[in-house]
Amino acid sequence: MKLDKVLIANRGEIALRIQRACHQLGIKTVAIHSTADRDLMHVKLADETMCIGPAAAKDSYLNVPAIIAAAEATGASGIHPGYGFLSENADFAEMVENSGFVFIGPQADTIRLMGDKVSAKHAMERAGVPCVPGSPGTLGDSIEENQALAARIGYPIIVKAAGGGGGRGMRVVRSDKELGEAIALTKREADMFFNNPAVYMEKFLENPRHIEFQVLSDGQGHAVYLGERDCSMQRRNQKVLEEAPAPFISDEQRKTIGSACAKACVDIGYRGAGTFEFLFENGRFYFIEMNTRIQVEHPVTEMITGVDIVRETLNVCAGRRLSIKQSDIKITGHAFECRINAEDPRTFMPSPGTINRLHVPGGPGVRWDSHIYQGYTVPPHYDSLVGKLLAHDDTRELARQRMLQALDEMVLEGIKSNIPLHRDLLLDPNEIKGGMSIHYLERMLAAKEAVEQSQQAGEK
Ligand code: MV4
Repeated sequence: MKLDKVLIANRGEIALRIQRACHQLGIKTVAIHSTADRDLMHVKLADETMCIGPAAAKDSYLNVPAIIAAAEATGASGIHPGYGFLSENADFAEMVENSGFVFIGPQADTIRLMGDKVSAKHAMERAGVPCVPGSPGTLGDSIEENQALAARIGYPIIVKAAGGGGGRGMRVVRSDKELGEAIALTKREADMFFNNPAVYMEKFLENPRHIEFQVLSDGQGHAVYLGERDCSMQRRNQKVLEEAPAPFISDEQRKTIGSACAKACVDIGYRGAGTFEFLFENGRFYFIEMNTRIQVEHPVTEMITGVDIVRETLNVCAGRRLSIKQSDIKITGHAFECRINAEDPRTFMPSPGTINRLHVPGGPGVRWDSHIYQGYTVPPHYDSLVGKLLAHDDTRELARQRMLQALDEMVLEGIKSNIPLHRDLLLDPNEIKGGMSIHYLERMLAAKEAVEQSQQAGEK
């Protein structure tokens, strides 16, 4: 079908990223926005714009009838959901397609299959993707049966909501005597948060890394993997610094896991860009979840592969075959991404406000994906990401040094930002080595806090 006008159902840097890809393909864009977002960069540059509601996301970027009405009124042929908001909402994808528009992403049934973490794991097991050992399905009410399951898996175990993901609705259990209560509590939370009380059980991995594989698939029997990213540097389930490739992963492991992910995409008829999330511990990969959307950190993969993931996604969702084969994909060098947030670098409190001075770094191997400009006011209603700074070079060490230089060149005034945190992190001896676990950053911050506390005590 002809994709000649795309409505971008998102805001901020990703809306601008999607718009750039559309314009490069000769696709017209419709920027929908809230009343708080009239001054967004992509709104200024869009072919058409429409205000669809007040600042609160539930009344604008999550307002399904308003978005469908805007697509109808502007004659859009497709809707791109970006990340967050409605991007992994199967009912929205279904409504979009039933209204005659192309959903730039997988079919609603695929989103539903992957949105249920138990059915997602089943699909991956069938395709030969290695998974975390766990219960064969959702948990019943029999304490004896659940204890028998836990005994088979071996403590510690983690109870997770089948409808969850991204960190909410999970509970670690270390002995039989806590198990019944933990399952009951997690079920109640799962029902509240996700409208689905189903929970399942997995072996709890104490110190894993978070490594994810990027795939592209056309839903017509062709899929490729674009290598992996290490996203272990996180705080409270918010990624802070990402890199590709993941340190200390062999070419052979990359090929084994990547091929299994690409095969899984073919098996389920996956369409668009997707990410397979793994925990990596003691040299082994364990699948936990699949994300059925474009991700914030996709540019580190673009930098090491040269593939424009957003453009390829638009092409396959317009019904074209994937333009690249696995043998076309070569990984070159190393890339880091710093998520630049409008927040206090110590307390992590959001810091919205007007940017009164801005200078962005440049030079070879430096990329800045952002919607902000001098004079722009960061609104308080949405997440605090104001830009993504990327550095690419031949080796990890050169890329790290290039990133430090870029952070030094950056001038961002009027709001607080986490640039000082990135500088500290990239100078940390363990980060320099690479390959730290998902708990490292939180432990590093706690240790820094403790030093500052004791210094303050000494001064008194
Ligand atoms: C786990 C785990 C350890 N063992 N599953 C948290 C977010 C959700 N996507 C999955 N999560 C985890 N699942 C097992 N079997 C540890 C986490 C986890 C985590 C995972 C990835 C990135 C950051 C994390 C922070 C805390 C816990």
